[in-house]
Amino acid sequence: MAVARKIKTLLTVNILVFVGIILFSVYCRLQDRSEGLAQLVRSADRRVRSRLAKAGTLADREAILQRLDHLEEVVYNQLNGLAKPMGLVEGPGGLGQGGVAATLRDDGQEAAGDYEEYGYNAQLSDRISLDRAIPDYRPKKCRQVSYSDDLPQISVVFIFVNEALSVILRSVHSVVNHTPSQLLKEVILVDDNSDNVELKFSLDQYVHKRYPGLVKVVRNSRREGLIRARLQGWKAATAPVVGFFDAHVEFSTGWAEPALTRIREDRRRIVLPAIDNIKFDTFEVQQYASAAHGYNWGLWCMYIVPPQDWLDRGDEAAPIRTPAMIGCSFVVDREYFGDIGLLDPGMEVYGGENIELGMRVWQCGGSMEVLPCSRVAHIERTRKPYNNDIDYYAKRNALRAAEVWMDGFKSHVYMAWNIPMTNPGVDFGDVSERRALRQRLKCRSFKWYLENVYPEMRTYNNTLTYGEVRNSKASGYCLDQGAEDDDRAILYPCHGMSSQLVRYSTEGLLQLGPLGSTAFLPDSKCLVDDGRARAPALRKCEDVARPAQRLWDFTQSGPIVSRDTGRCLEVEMSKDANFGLRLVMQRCSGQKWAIRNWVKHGRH
Ligand SMILES: [Mn+2]
Repeated sequence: MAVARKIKTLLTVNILVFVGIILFSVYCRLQDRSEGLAQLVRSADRRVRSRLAKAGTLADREAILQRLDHLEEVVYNQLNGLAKPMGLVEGPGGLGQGGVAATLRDDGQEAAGDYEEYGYNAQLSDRISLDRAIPDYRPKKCRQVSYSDDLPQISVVFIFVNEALSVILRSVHSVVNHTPSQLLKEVILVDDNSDNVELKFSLDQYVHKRYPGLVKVVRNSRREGLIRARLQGWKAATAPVVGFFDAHVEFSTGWAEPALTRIREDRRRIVLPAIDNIKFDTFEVQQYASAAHGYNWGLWCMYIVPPQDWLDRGDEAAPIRTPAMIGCSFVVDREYFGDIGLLDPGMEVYGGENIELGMRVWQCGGSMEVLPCSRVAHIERTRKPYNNDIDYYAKRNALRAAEVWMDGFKSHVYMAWNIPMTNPGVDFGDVSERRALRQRLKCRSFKWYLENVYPEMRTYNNTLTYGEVRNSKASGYCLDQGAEDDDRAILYPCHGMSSQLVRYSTEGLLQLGPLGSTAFLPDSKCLVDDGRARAPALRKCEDVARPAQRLWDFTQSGPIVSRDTGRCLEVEMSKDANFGLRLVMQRCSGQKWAIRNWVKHGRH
C-alpha cells in the first residue's frame, strides 16, 4: 500500500515537473540542465518574472506566475517534506541549529501568551527545524565504545496532552534521526485526550505520510493522567524493550545503543538516559551535570549528587546508581516491566509514580541507573497541562507509595506533607493489590533500600509527635519557623504548611520547619533557650553551644519547658508585635500547648 502510494505521488510530481519545464522553455532558454530541480524551478521563475515585467501582457503574466507558484509549491513539498504546509520546518539548518539559543525577530506579547499555554515558546518552536541537530554532550569515552550488532529492538512511547504540534513532531523526528533504523521498531504516540484539534487530524496525517508504518497513534477517550497514559503506550508496544519519554524531548546521537546493551546484559535494569535541558524560551540545549535522581520525604523528585563510589571511580561514562527517577526518560525490558507491576495504575494525574517505581524495582531485586552515554534533552516546562491540583494528586500518590513500600518509614511522608496518619484527609484509594504484588515478588524492606540505595536520606524515626502546635491562649495561631534566614520562631495564623511543621523527638528536641529530608539539604532548626534572651531562638541543632539548651519537656496539653533553664515557652500579648502576639521565655504561668499528630508505629 505505502509503496504504491509513493510511486503514485512520484509519478504525479514527475508529470507536473515535466509540464513545468515545457512551460518555462516557451519563455526562456534553459542554459544549465545540470542544476538541481528545485533551483531550476526557482531561477526559471525569477527569469520569467523579470522578462514579463518588461514585455508581457498583465493577464498572461498573472496566469503564468500563478501556475509557477503552484508548481514551485509542489516541487518544494516533495523535496522539503510535508511540514511546510503546516507552517513547520524540516531539514538541516535554520534557527536553533546545533542547539544554540534562538529568538524570533518579532518576539512580542503573542509569544508570551504561548508560554502560558504550553509552558514554552511554541511560536519559536514552530520556526525551528524538526530535524535540527543538538550538541553531543556525551563523555568522550562513550564515542569510542562499539556495540554488538544484535541488540534488541525498542518501541519508543511518547505521551502528551495539549502540547505544541511542532514540539511533539520534533521529538518524533529526533528519535527517528538518532536511532539506527534496525533498532527502532516503532514510535507510539499516546494522546491523553488533548483538547487541541491540531493534535488530531493533522498529527495523524503527518506521521502516517512521513513515517508510514513506523508511528502508531493511541488516543485516550478520557483524560487518564500521565501514569495510565504511559501504560496505554506499554500495551501498544511490541518490541522487546520499551522507552518512555515526554513528548518534548530531543535525542542525542547514539542514545539507544548503550541503553539497549545494559538491558540485554540484565533485563532487571531500568535505564534512564541522562537528561540535558532545552530552555523553554530560546530552545537552547544546555548540558546538565552528571546526577542521580533522588527525592525528599514528600516524594518530590530532584537531581542529587551521584553516589560516592561512582565519584571515586572517576569514570564519567559509567552508569550512575539512582534511587528513583525524574520520570521523563526511562527504558525498560517490556516483559520485565509487566512482571514487576508496571506503574501503579491506581495513581492519578501526575507525580509519585516515578519514585514508587524506584523503590519497587530496587526492593524487588532489580536496579535503576542513569546512563551518561545515553542522552536526551528535555524542555522543563514553566507550567504543566494537568489540572491545577497537582499538589493534591502528588500527595495522594505519595501516600499510596508510602503505604505499600515504606514500612515504618511511611510516617515520614505524612510528616513531610504535615498531615495526620489517621484520617489524613486524602483518599488514596485501595492499595491491597499493590501490597499483594509486594508479597508475590518477595521484596525487601524499605530499611534495606535506604541503607543500600539511598543512604543520603535523613531519617526521623525518633519523632514522637508532629504537626501544628497551638497555644491555649491564642487558638488560631501556630508556632512557625518565620522567615528562613531570621532564626526567630513566631506565631502566625495556622495554615498547616511545612513552615508550621513542629516535631518533638524522644530526646526532647523541638524542631520547626520543613524536613531537611536528605544530607544535601539543611535540616529543620532546633528551638533553643539560651537562658539570656527573652525570646526563644532557632539554631542549627548541631550548632547549639550547650546541647541542653535545645532540650524541652513537652506533654500534650501541657507546658513547654526548657530542660536547661526551667523557663517556659509562652505567649505574651503585645501591641507592638505582629498579630499582637509574641513568643517569650519566662517563668511558667501555666499556659498549655497542643500538638496535632502522633506517630503511629506499624508492624515493621
Ligand atoms: Mn517533561
